[in-house]
Amino acid sequence: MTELTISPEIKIMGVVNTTPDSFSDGGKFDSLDKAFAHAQSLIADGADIIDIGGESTRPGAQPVEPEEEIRRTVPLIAALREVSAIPISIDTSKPEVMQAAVAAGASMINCIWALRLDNALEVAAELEVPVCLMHMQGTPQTMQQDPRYDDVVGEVSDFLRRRIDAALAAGIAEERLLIDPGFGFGKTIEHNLRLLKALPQLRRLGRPLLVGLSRKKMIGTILDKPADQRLYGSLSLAVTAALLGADILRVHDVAETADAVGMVRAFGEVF
Ligand code: 7PJ
Repeated sequence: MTELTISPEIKIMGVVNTTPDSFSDGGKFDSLDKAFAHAQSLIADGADIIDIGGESTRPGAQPVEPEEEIRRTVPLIAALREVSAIPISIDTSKPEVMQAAVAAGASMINCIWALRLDNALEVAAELEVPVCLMHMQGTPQTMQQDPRYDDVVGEVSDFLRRRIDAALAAGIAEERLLIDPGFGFGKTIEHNLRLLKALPQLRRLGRPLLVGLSRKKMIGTILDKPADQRLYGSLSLAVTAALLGADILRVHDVAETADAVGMVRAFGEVF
């Protein structure tokens, strides 16, 4: 049996997509007013962090220009900053967007490219905010075509180790780094499940683990459910990740996840 390693400080990150074609919200929140209201409801539901993204990374999605990403995200960050002190994370890989988002009040960078785009390491170092480094095999356009690994856990772990080293070499303080195995980003169901089971091992890299499983296709495939019927599957994976040492759960359904994780937290406290 895999060891239980419940993080005493497990946090919930609520997802706000501002993209017209986003993965599971289907473009519901593509106007500023709607996105703002949605973010406020996630805060009321108990989110500890709000993650704002302006570029869809669903398999096959087309890239957007930095100006467009800034147009979608910065007004929302600024508006939220006016009404709440909640930490805001910007889900982007582009250095221009990182700069604009942090200037508007974002206090964390969530980078699915693990700062591999030109100039991203340097800009993230200058901004002096926490950064989540995520593993992805391939690119969002092609990653789900034929993902392959000889040893998925070893390869993802080595990648994250190398990206931590690159971030440190660029002058990013170790305390600011988080890591994420990148569920669904160039992975089959088996790869995802192996990585989930290996969270205690990934934790040994010494940095907090961010985990995004909410409403992902794996749940749809295993349970045969469309994106709007993946709540119970998502909660089951959130609880599993919490039991295995996840520090931040990136989710769409904050109120429900807060209850599920609240029970795990109580369980963690009796060890
Ligand atoms: C993730 C993410 C994830 C991190 C997305 C979706 C696709 N960032 N951005 N980890 N997923 N760090 O929400 O289904 O798993 S977008």
